[in-house]
Amino acid sequence: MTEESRTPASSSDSAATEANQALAKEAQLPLTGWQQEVSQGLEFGLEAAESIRDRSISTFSRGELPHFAGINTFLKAPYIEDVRKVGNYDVAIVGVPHDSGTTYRPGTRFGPQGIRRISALYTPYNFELGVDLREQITLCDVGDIFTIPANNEKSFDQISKGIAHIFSSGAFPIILGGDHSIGFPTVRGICRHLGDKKVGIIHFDRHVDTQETDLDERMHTCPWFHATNMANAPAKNLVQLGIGGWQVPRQGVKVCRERATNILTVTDIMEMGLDAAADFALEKALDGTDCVWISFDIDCIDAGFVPGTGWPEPGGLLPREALYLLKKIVQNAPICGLEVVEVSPPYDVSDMTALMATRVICDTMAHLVVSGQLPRSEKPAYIQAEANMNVDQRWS
Ligand SMILES: [Mn+2]
Repeated sequence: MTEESRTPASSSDSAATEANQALAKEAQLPLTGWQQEVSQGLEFGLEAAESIRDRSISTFSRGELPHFAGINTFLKAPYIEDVRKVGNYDVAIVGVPHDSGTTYRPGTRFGPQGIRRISALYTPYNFELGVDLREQITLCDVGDIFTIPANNEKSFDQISKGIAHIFSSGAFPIILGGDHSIGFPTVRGICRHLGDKKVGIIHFDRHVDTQETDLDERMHTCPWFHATNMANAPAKNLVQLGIGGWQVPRQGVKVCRERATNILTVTDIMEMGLDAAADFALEKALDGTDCVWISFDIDCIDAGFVPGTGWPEPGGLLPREALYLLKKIVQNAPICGLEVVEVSPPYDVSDMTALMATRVICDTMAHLVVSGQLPRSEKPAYIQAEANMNVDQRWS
């Protein structure tokens, strides 16, 4: 953004406001997808009763409207029962209902359901960005990975296999967690199809998540120790944004120091400014890599905004700060996937934590559209068709 475009508009220069630009952008968007949805709704859901004057309404709710009706896929995207067809879509939403890696409050196994439920509140259109996802990309919901409660390792194997399937199909994977232990198997799934290419990880969190074990297992405090053991995901490209407070285990700090990961605290981000912090993240994550994975722990945001999470920690980022960082990062890097983790609906209040997760996901899709990364005209060159099942060492 130039200095000029950041200057507040005077009354004589109202055309320069973001709001005015948004009004102009909306006029450029097609309505084709909406019209198709309405005609399909009338065909599949029958024309409405005679007393209904708006003849775009059907008898059975079959599309976006009304928002409180319908079957809860993410953003009411079509549910893909046959996962072999996932590559026909630009973006695939997948739930990973796993919370056996949790060390304090459980409940993130209900995260995918919670996020899907409140996503019904959203339209596919964003005002400021001038994006209408329904008109610009194809989105599907593949449902959930079959995780195995009380067995992290078996669940990890299922998660890696599922994410590798989606990633190698060419559909952009978006994961609804689940606790943060899934960060290792999701990245492992990506790495299996990277050949000799590399991925940088940008990790939003209050916690470092870099210790080898916790309570004798690979818990949600451990994903980056194991992910950065893989040659495809070097520790020097791990960026950790928002770390700090009273829940950062010293074993994890030692690993960050030894592996020289790239940490910014909330104060670092405040003092250097959001643009400089995003530039730092991009520079480190992109140094020698081919793509970037975003791992967004909802608890990076101040606990007051996200009560429904496993280890809430006051003093985190404001929602608008996190969303601004996300915007700058996603629009300026080749993003290969996103996971949003640690949403725990049993501890949530008025769906506010799940709503924040929905916002992060929808914003990411919109930034991918704005930056021309979606829809994809072809599979990105970093995706290798053949799977390498030996990207990680056997661990016991
Ligand atoms: Mn965390």
